[in-house]
Amino acid sequence: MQTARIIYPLKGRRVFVSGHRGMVGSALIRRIRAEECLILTATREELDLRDQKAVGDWFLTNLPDTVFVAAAHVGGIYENATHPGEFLYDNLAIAANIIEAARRTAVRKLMFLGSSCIYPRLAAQPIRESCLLTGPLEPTNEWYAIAKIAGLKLCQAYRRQYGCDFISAMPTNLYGPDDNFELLSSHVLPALLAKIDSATRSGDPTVTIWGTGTPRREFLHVDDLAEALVFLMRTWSEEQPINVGTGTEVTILELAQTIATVIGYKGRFVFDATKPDGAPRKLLDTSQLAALGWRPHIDLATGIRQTYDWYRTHIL
Ligand code: GFB
Repeated sequence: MQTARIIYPLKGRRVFVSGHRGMVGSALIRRIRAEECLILTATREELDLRDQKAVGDWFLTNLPDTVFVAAAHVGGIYENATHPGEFLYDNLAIAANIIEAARRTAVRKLMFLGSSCIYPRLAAQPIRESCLLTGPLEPTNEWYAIAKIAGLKLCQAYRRQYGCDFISAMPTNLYGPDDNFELLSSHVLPALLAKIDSATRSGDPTVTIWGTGTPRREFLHVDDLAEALVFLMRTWSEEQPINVGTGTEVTILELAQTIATVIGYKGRFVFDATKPDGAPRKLLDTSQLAALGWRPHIDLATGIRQTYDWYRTHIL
């Protein structure tokens, strides 16, 4: 397997990881510590990324040359569908403020992170990067998706107009340490992990799965994502976004069964039809990333076991 040439080494750089307390940002920090670079961070209390002036001032003071836009207002299907204003405004503001401040302060390279939900709801599977904006979005997350599409378009526009080396990566559904395990606002994997753990400890014979359990999702461990992002920061410099995923998918019921096996839960699953299914499938075509020489290493069962260990030591 040929590996892409390193065109942007990280050694000696001043790297701003925005959103460093979130799941993706934390994983990036763990990964980038292995590089000989200076890591810059700002907590939410120190810097409100929705405040244009504050972000501009922070960039002028700290002068990063490399930026990961890992900060975002994120949540699962229910949180997305019930907070459309926050998901649209916060994510538009975060993207616009960071990308514009990076342009003004001549940041050498910036990576913007999107999501597989930017693609049309009924996109042909696996989803190629080229199908962006070819059909209607999934209604439960169109607000978040529109903000992410705007962010990636801003990177493209600044590349064309100003020559900025700003790139965009589109990860599939993510999971791992530092995820949100709150039942109403979280994504499916941490929610089912918390519910199945709770039912196992209390002896509850049933666990509720939202929707029908038939939608298919692709799950990537966040440590694999961080590895891919560092790889792309070094090797990728194109206008079009690049997908990051595993190339495999499971139904939500299969996911619940895998989690039950890891935890040792013997009960059964029931379905809550009042909750939405969302997109029927979201499997990314990762052939571009594979052609560059990158592939994930953490299989789903191993990743769930590691995340469950983290959950027991950090959340319970
Ligand atoms: O992970 P999730 O919340 O978001 O839900 P999406 C995935 C699927 O799991 C849906 C089902 O079909 C849910 O109905 N599900 C079953 C559950 N039980 C549960 C549960 O207890 N909690 C949750 N949360 N889901 C998100 C977008 O879509 O994907 C975001 O809302 C983001 O914008 C993210 O892009 C990657 O995969 O449907």
